[in-house]
Amino acid sequence: MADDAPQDLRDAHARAVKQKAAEFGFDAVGIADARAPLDQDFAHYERFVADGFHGDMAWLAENAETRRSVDHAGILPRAKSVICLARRYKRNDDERDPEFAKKIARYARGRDYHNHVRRKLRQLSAFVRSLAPDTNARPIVDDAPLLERAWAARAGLGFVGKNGLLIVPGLGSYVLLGEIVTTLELTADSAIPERCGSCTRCLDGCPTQAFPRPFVLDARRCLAYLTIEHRGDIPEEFQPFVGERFFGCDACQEVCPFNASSRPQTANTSPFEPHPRWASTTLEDVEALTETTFPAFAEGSPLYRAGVEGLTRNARIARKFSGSGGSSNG
Ligand code: B12
Repeated sequence: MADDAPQDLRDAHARAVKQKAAEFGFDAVGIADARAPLDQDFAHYERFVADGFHGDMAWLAENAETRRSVDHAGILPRAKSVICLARRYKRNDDERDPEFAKKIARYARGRDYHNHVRRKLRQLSAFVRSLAPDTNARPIVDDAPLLERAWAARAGLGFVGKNGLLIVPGLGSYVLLGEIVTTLELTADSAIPERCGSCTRCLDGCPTQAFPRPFVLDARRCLAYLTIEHRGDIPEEFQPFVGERFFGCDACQEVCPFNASSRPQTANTSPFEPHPRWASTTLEDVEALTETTFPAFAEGSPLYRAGVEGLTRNARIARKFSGSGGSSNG
């Protein structure tokens, strides 16, 4: 497609993409101009890495430059638009979840979102390609060096809150993000102002004080990092808090007023319903997992990410400290 498509065509394509996104079950969609690189957000990212806040997630520091923009071989040459999508995962009846599931962060209680969000992104990408000849479109969900929250904020999908999470007005922060980077020119949306105001509930509510300053997370202190990404022992000072949060952590979301006031669940959130197995799973069962039994136990679940060593470590610590680390994820 030729450069600088007429405005009415860009508008029509943007409208069509948004309508299809809703039909495919996305709860929010926004469009960002892909041609301008990220400046301030990239600087925040560089500082995050320079401060060592990424801990031992070495991959987060690799190919740093790739994250500045999307119009290159690392993402998609000739990219013109980034379609940013959000999928809500908070279920209204989650207080009835089994006790074991409540020790798991909400996003991870059901099926691995990478699979079902990617499936929807692929369908939407096919639609985007069908809109104009020679259009390329690349679906992305956590599988490319892209600052997803920064692009979502530019696309006006929401704003980055003091807890670092993308907060979508009306939906809150319990949303997962996905993108389609495309060579198609689409009318871009405007960013919206940050709305946290003087509220500091997330910063104050973090059990391990993982926020050195608003908007910035020191992952090395974050229970999500320690229980999912970190390999090896969990430092003793953080272990009591793993008791009630065996995999991931929602503490900085639980206290956020934007989640308390988010609108009633309308979307089909069935992929996020707890795995039936969690109804009868205990921490003892997890501690007893072996290399042989782990794959069948964690297959298709986000829990797979922690590996058998991570899960058995978490279960051991959670059993030791259950009841002493504050409220659960539920
Ligand atoms: C690495 C990673 C983690 C790490 C590190 C988190 C972090 N804060 O960087 C760990 C394991 C700790 C983690 C935890 C969680 N994660 Co995570 N994670 C990622 C991943 C793969 C990369 C994030 C990254 O690049 N970090 C580097 C930092 C510097 O970039 P950033 O977080 O995007 O920060 C931007 C803004 O905060 C802003 N910014 C930074 N400083 C400042 C300062 C000011 C003043 C301002 C205005 C802005 C600003 O600029 C930054 C650059 O864009 C993304 C997917 C992706 N590719 O983006 C998912 C992602 C961010 N994670 C996600 C989720 C759901 C979680 C958890 C809620 C899971 C859980 N319940 O346990 C927690 C939340 C913890 C938290 N409060 O951030 C979702 C977030 C959805 C949302 N609504 O925002 C994402 C987008 C995955 C997805 N596809 O949906 N995660």
